[in-house]
Amino acid sequence: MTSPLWRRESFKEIPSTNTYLVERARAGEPAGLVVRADFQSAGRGRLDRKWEAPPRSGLMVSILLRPELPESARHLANIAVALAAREAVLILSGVRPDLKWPNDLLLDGRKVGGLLAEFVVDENNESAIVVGCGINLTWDGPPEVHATSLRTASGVTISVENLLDMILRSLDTRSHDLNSEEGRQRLQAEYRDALVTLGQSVRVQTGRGDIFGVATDVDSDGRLSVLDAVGGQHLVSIGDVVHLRPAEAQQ
Ligand code: BT5
Repeated sequence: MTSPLWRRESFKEIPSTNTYLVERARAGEPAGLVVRADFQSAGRGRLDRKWEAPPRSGLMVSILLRPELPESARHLANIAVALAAREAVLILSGVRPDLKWPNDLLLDGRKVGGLLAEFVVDENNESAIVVGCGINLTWDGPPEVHATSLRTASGVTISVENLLDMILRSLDTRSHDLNSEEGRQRLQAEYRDALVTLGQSVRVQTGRGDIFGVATDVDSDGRLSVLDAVGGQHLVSIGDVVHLRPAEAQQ
């Protein structure tokens, strides 16, 4: 049984569960509302990109959180949901997704899911975070993307409902952890462990050009440290990471 922390709404079709829940959050909706849709006609990724998925081919859900945490730790709301999704997938399918900085779930190096967190200040001047999560269950993603589905990667077909139940169960303690320094350190440690980006040769695409180097750490503000070939240290807050194969890294 799912804990009473969560209240659910479900749509057959909606433009975007995140857009809808951001509106509800602005109007003062309390924490714990979970909105799922079979199909999104305008599903969103970060930086105005799209999240695409045929009807019921995957989980598309948004979760409203109102954690009490410092501004610099806000990214942990996204991470709490990513870690809950990772654990839920492992329990239900036997395969464990890696996390890729900043917000992807990978199986076999391919994108199986993504997260989109949006910060909201509501009409009572209280803050909220809407975390959206898309996970491919039976569709392997847009053909031009290096993506996969849970069915392809694990051979197991999971229902949308079972996956959401398990994610919310896994999120019970993690959402609580957001509210204390000790809990946040636990999340950070679990995040580091799950983050396959660390130790890899990467190309980081930022608004100010590409950085090539080795990803060495992620700090408590969620910034990725990248050490370049001439020993320069870069701290990246916003960007996209490409994991490079060894031959590409030497170029
Ligand atoms: C993300 O953005 O990965 C965040 C995705 C969040 C989707 C959820 S679904 C429920 C909630 N409501 C919403 O409207 N959104 C959230 P980003 O890192 O920017 O990645 C977007 C890119 O992933 C696109 O530009 C495509 O290249 C790729 N992509 C799109 N659909 C995909 C899919 N089904 N599987 C794998 N990759 C996909």
